[in-house]
Amino acid sequence: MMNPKSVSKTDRYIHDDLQYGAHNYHPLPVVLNRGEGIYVWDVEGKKYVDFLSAYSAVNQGHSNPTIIKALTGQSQQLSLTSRAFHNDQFSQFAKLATSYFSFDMMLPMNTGAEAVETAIKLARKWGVQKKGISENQAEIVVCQNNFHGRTTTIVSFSSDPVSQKDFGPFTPGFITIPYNDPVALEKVLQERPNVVGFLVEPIQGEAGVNTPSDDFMRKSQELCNTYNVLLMADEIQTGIGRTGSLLAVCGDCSCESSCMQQKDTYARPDLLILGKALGGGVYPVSAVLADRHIMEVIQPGEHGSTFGGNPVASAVGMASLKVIRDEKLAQNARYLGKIFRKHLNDYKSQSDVLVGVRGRGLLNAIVINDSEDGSLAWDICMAFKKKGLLAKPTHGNIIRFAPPLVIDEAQLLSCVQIIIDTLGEFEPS
Ligand code: IF1
Repeated sequence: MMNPKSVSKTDRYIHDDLQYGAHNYHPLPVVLNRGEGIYVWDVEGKKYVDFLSAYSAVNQGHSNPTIIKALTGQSQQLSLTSRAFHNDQFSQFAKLATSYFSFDMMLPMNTGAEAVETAIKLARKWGVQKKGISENQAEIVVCQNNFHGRTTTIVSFSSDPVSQKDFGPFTPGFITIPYNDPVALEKVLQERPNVVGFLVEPIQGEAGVNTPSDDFMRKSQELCNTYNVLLMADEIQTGIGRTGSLLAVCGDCSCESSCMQQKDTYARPDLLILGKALGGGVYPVSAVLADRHIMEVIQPGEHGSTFGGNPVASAVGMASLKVIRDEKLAQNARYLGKIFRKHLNDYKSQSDVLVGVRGRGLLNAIVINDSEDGSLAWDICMAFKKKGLLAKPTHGNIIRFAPPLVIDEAQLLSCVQIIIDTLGEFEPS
């Protein structure tokens, strides 16, 4: 038993979390109870800059006023109808999102994993109905070190043993190739006529912000076109401004409208999978976007969700997209990302601890000079926390940096200073 007088509030909350909550995460020992913009506060009143943004779900900043207004306003008006009836918000959300991303139609869900599942079902049905393959024969190509969610089908094609172990039996029909390898993609498409889709992250988040060659997505699109296979882009983490353009598949194109200009680094997926920041960090909102000739393969009764496209989700989704455009957050991410990586690369050239800097826009990671099962990155994150910056290691020696996109240049530079000062404390003397 803990003596309630001798322990901090933080310790008591963590004690109850460990006692009553399932242990499916290993959080940093901080208990938060308030957020605003780029900042969060813990229960002791200490203020931090949030350099994780709930894994890129809080691109628009904590409690963004425009998004909160949509959330509270709509929840007082009408919160849930199911799709058994029309509501006046979903239609407007679908209209806005399809013009925003230049697709014909949108299918709404709630979580990222559900949107990925939706894309898988769409691709399989499209394969049977439009490509003419036999039932139960559809194959989907995926990449090594992918992360697409936690459902049983999605973990079936994970290459991370921790995500997969003991959760079988697994769903068949997935073929794994190396990431960033168009030659391997072409080979598998040549050899396997039952492939219906290529499911890919334009930058692999969980794999440690693994950024491919600039033309990888474009080449993937060309191969998918050649072999009549759907390019399925999982932009759940990379999309909606995070990587310095509206979508990571927009590549070098910095306009705010998914403009479809065919620049060298641009690709247009057949299925665009969105989540996280589509809900502005306040509500689970996910979706798959596609053109009519693909989306029409799913007919009434064949797929759905009680909460997908509900009025609150739709109002929040519209506000979340408007904020990205009105506050020019993709441009901000592009501009500040370059400054961030430049400062860290300068530091790296004289550091023994920092051995890698990578990323695009404000989705970045640093590699710490330690083994994957080492504890140095964890200790560094604990030191960041002491100095008022929250970040979390991934894969042992990689630290991900993804602040809310509302961060300004002065704030970013002061965070760079915290990061460099902290790393300095870990340099061998
Ligand atoms: C966890 C990572 C981030 C995603 C991509 C689908 C989903 C995710 C590209 C599923 C989710 C999350 C989930 C969270 C940790 C996190 C994560 F480290 F695992 F990879 F962001 F970097 N596609 N990513 O990144 O979306 O169903 O969760 O809404 O599971 O621990 P979801």
